[in-house]
Amino acid sequence: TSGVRLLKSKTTRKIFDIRTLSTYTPPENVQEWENLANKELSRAKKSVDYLRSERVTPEGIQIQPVYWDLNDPEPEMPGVYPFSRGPYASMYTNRPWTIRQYAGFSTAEESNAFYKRNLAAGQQGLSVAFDLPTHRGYDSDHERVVGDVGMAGVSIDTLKDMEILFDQIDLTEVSVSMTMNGAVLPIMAFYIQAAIEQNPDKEPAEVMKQLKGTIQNDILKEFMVRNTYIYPPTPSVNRVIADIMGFTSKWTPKFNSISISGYHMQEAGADAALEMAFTIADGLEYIRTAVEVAELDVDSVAPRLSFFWGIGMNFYTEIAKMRAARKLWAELVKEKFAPSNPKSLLLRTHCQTSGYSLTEAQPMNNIIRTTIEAMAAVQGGTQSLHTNSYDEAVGLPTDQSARVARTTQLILQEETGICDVADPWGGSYMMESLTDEIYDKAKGIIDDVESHGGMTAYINSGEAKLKIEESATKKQGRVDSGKDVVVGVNKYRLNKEDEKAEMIDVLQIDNSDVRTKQIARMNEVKANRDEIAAQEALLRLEESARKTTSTSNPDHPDNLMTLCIECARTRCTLGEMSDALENAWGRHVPATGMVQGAYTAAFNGGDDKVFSEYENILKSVEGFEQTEGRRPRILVAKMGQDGHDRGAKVIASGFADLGFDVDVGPLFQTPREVALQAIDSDVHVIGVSSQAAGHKTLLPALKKELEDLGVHHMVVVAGGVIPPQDYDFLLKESKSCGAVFGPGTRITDAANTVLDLIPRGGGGGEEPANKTA
Ligand code: MLC
Ligand code: 5AD
Repeated sequence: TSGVRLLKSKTTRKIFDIRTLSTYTPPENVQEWENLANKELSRAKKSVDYLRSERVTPEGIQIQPVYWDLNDPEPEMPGVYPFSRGPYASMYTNRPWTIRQYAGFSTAEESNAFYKRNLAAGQQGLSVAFDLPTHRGYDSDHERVVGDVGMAGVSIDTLKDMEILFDQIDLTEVSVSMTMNGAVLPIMAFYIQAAIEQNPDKEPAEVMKQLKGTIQNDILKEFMVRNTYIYPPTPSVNRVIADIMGFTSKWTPKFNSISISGYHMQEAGADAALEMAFTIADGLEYIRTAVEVAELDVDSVAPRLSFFWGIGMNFYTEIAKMRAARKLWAELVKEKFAPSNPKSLLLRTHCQTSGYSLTEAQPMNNIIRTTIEAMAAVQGGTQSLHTNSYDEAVGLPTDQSARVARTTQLILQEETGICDVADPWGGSYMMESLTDEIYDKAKGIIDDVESHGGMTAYINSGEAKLKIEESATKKQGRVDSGKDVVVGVNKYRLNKEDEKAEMIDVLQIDNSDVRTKQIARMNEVKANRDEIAAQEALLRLEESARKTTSTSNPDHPDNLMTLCIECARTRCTLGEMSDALENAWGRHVPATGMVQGAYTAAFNGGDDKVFSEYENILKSVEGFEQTEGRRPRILVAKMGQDGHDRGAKVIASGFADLGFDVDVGPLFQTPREVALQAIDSDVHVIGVSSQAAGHKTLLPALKKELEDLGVHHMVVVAGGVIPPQDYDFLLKESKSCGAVFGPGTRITDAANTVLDLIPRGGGGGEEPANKTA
């Protein structure tokens, strides 16, 4: 045999190292690791010795479950404080990460069928994507959600929908993650009540004890990015999150009460240090809420906080980020809250590969990008992983693209030997140094946030959102100026014909059909319920929401989670519960700000050709101003419940840097509201950003509103996640816009097209011909 062999001894186990031909007494950390690993492995009737003997390569080399520096008297080990090397001692040698694909679309029936197919094909845990009306607390019949029902996720209005979603899926067996933040109380209530009704022979308390999974419930990041909040920050944190933490700590002890998410910050443009720092700072804020507002013990809450990272294309950085984050979290929680349960210090995490890094052009290249990102996630030691589908940039996954994404993980787990070693990067000069550096950067940001009074205060100051937007605008500038390479987009581009040939099928959802079905089912549920019981439950919920004292104790009769379960039981709808809370707290209206100068900065010192294109646009804008008497003016608009505003913000900042007058509309507008604002501001162009599939309903609706208001000259352009299959519909059939900009469009190109489209001579001229970019 080769490698490290263990010799048994009574006191400490000595190790004979074949490489140095010497006997070696393992330091304490290593012994602690081995004890922990053996304990973890014992459930599977395995041991460290067994692993050492089992993993032999064809070359006859024994692969060790972990490696460390034999000359180090205190080597750091996985599963041992401060956990840079992993939260568990045995890591994937014992249990690989959970393959957990995020999915949901259309009706509960369709999503349920999709989940069952996926589980049968090797997926290990479920992860539910809800549609935007559900996120924002609206029932499917609400006037503000016409374009959104069933589009970006599954639509859930009532307990009945939740029961159908998990039909024939045993909720006491499968672990389920639910990405829900705004309407978190009704959704968690439907889930718990569905599980209880799935098990009529068991006591409710017994069923709840068995539920395992995760609710995202991370509202702080919604106020910075993602934007699916409903209520203002204070009740969202001090009432909703506090009561959920209290309730789950006692009644659903295996359920992770928050998935503290950096993913969306990275997607919105944050770099790795910013993502990690803000996320950890959010986590500290949640523990503070638990301890100070809800008066809960740190050890009843912290072990069930989990994390969620985005994993982009910077391979080494992402691994270093995950290693550094575990250490930073363990140290900060220890220092600030002095827990006694060691599990309170563990940073366990889910990861998702980056959607932003994927391209519409040559979509098969996305499989390669996703594989590399997935490798970073697992070499960084993730507990659970979603790999994106190659059609990400154009729409929701089809059965085929979902299979490729899932198979990517199965191949990593079962063909590569990647699972044989815990923290393979430990001890690498480069990786250890990078881990320290990103640790220091993030720590500096966290210290700054804490000195401002913690994350809630920092978010309220507007500073957090601006930092992320600035980072996003710089990134766009680096891509548009060619400094950051995206293969097939700003380098090695195919010609138009070849690009067309690579076009792929996308999942089409008929949202008016889904909406009709949802409304019919909801009305049926309402017609068959005990109306008095339902109204009483809603009233109690509203009364509790108006209270100024804490109801977070899990036994408090007015705990908001407890009251919502009663609402679910009496068949109240999601919209009714949300309204009851909104009556007490109101709806949050965010302020809109804009970054300046960050886009332009990226062009300085770059490629000459690119720089001169940029200068030409500045000149064209000046020329426009001279002939038209004012600068070209654009309203950047978001319609429907789609809160993904990275694209809108980056476009706004980029156009402003190029000399346009830019108005940024509020989120969540109806087509009529956008039309009125555009007329009011007398803009030349409306730029609609759409990331959530509502474009086929909302753009024609906008056109109709403009016409009804007597406006025929205004140019409308659209950008975002819009499949090329829909371009003809938007440009020709419905004539609802003059240009469509797909993902990967350079802002400079978009600006040129927009300038060409604006009719000259006072704005009242003829409609220009349609044009595709
Ligand atoms: C794990 N276990 C081990 C082990 N590894 N035991 C012994 N030895 C080992 N090596 C045990 C754990 O202790 C645990 O048991 C059990 O096995 C499961 O392991 P886990 O590590 O907890 O994995 P999992 O259940 O998958 O949980 C992972 C998680 C969780 C903690 C990160 O929060 C999670 O699943 N998150 C997913 C979040 C998600 O999917 N989000 C999607 C967002 S999409 P025990 O008994 O200790 O629990 C999104 C996009 C958008 O947000 O914007 O819409
Ligand atoms: N199904 C599958 N994946 C989804 N995503 C968002 N909604 C869904 C859905 N309904 C993924 C995409 C996106 C990220 C936020 O989550 O990858 O970029």
